[in-house]
Amino acid sequence: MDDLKSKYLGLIADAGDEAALEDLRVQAVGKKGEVSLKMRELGKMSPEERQVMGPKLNALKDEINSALSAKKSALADAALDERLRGEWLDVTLPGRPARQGTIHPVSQVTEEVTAIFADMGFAVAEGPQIEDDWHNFDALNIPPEHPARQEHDTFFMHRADGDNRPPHVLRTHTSPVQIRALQAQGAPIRVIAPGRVYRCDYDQTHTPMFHQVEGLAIDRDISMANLKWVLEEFCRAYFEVDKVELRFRASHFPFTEPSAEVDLRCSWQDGTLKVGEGDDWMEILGSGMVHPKVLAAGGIDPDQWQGFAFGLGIDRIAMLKYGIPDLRAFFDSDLRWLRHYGFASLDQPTLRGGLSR
Ligand code: 2NM
Repeated sequence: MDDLKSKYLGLIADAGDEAALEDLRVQAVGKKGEVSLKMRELGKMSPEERQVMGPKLNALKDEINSALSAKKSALADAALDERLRGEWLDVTLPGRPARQGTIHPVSQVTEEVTAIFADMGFAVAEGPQIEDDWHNFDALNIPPEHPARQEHDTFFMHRADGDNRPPHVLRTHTSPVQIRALQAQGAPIRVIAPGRVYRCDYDQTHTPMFHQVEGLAIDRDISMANLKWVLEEFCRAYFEVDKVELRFRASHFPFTEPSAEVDLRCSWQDGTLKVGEGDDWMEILGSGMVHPKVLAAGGIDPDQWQGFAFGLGIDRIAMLKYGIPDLRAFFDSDLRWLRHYGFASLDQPTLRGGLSR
């Protein structure tokens, strides 16, 4: 019995891996193992002998089993240590430049537009992307029967069953942000509202989510002349040219009166855009004098205050300036596209340092 004990405890201590350990278990205490065979011999012994040998064999079996399981967990610990050594990672190493992200053209252009309008005294206003129908429509003089309110353009949120209040909507423009800014701040005011807007429309030139920036300037004596200067100044700075020419075409929006669509003189040569010269006109924004009803909805007395507002599509002016052909690629998250059209993350656009080096 002592020989068996020292033999197996020695072999277990020297076992190199779990498979060797399992072989030893079978050899010693498996069904036909050495210790088990000895236990079978108990049947042939006299009761006196059995009384001595039985407990000793059981103790031997227990001892071998616990040596096996102690060795097993020691081997598992060693294997884990070995693996951790192999997978060791120095988290203090610098990042790899090739993997660095880029600034999306939409973010870049939003920053450029913000820098230009900030220089003219406009603050940035933000608001919720899920709006109530009052802020998105009523306050902007868009009555319930207006086509822009029908199902085909607007994404409606669900109300709980039995709740008959009008549903919230995904904002279809950033104008509700201007209403909120008017309510919160009153007049005079100069703000721009850049951000995501949503319309149920998807084709070559429309995505269901796109980006707008709208501007609002209210004071006692603001006129269309101020609007024209601000927009010219904006186009000069944004397209980085000395001379721009704008054309105002009479139009109609519910929230402005009068309203004008604004075209920019340009030329297209070999697929590249030149701003400020040539015989083409390109529509780039909508604008007008804020409707008295909209001022009143914002809590402003229309007999005391007046001003202009405008709206333009960020995605579209990004495509124009940076020669991006396909709108839908903006929202594909294609890393090759992002590396090609993206901007260096540490180059902040400023008017002094250059908008778009
Ligand atoms: C446009 C065109 C014309 C506009 C109006 C307002 C508000 F809220 F002040 F009334 N914000 N933006 C506006 C006016 C937007 O987008 C084509």
